[in-house]
Amino acid sequence: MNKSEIIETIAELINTTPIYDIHTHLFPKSFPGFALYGLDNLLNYHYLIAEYFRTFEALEPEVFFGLSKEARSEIIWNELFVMKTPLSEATIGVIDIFNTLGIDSTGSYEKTKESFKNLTNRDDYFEFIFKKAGVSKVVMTNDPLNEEELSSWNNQSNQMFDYALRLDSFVNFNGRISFQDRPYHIPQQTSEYLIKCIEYVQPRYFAISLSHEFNVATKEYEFLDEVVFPICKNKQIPISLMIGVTRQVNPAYELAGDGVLEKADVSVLTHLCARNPDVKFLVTYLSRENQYELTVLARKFPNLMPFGIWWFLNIPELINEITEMRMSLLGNGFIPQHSDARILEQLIYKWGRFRSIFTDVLTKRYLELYDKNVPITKDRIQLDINSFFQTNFQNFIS
Ligand code: FIX
Ligand code: ZN
Repeated sequence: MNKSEIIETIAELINTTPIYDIHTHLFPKSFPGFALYGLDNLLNYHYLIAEYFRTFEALEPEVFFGLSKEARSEIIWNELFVMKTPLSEATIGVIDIFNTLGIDSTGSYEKTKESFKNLTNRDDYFEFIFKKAGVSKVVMTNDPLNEEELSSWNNQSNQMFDYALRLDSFVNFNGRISFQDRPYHIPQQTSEYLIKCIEYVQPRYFAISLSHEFNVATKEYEFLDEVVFPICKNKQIPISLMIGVTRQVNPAYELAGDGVLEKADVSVLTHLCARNPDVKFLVTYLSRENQYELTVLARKFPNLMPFGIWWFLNIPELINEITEMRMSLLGNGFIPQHSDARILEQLIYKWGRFRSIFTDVLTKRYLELYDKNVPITKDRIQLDINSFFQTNFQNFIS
């Protein structure tokens, strides 16, 4: 292919190759109370709430959170989209959603809400949004200790949602939980309970988020080493480590109160990968500085797969920086992104914005190869994009 064919083909294939989204907080409609979509949920996204609290007229958090979801949504709309210009990643993301769905973003809250409602009423709304976002399937974040969520678990495979067992709540848990009316006292029977969960919903992986202080002396390490890694080994199930978050930096902000205070010590990950060669680690860090060390470490351990550009890092400037660095050090051997979507329609902007940056990064790289007389074919480009969007994850965990 010549240069313009290469440029066209990359853009076309990136926009048409479906994505397997390996980490989200989304749920299907069969999880009532957990499946979030529509305007009021979009505008109550904790990223927007944190930005609202920075406006000079913002209500006190306890007053704001005491309002109805609709009242909070109207305030967010007026403060961040009408009174102010939507300049941030999270506000521009909402505009992207409106434009993709053909919703007028210049109107009042009431008018906007009306046009959104007509859309969300369609029976195939979830399929419609997945298609608009170019996403084939997402992985949920399932909490095996959340009784309310458990009541929606079912072992019928859903063609759009896979399970992942999130273990954060096990670290501090020592209560009792019934699972299908079989009471298991945690922690003595944690392993047995987790194995029952695996057999019931076939999760793609275990997951846990960890602070930057995570090390071998922490209770998180003890739980992972004693309970989780043995199950990972004999059940062949990977574990996703999301490292570097400090929960509730500002508790008054609720979900918007988490932050990143400093980089983590990557040596504990080195220790984990070396000590557990049979365990597969999917890892992402929250500190920008840790990205470089994670990428270099992935060159040392085949059981370590870097993934995603997490949370506050998920802004165009850093998506570009991190993706370029990973490609230079790992070729196509990494999982470039996850959406972390909490509300269904966010799949549209989280992936839309990533796809456009990824197109630039990949095009630059292929044109460089073209100049070096490396033959570029459409099949080869498709193979590479498939690996970034689907098969690196499937092959790594299989
Ligand atoms: O730990 C996590 O899964 C984080 O992604 C969430 O806690 C966080 O609220 C989020 O959604 C960030 O994008
Ligand atoms: Zn998340």
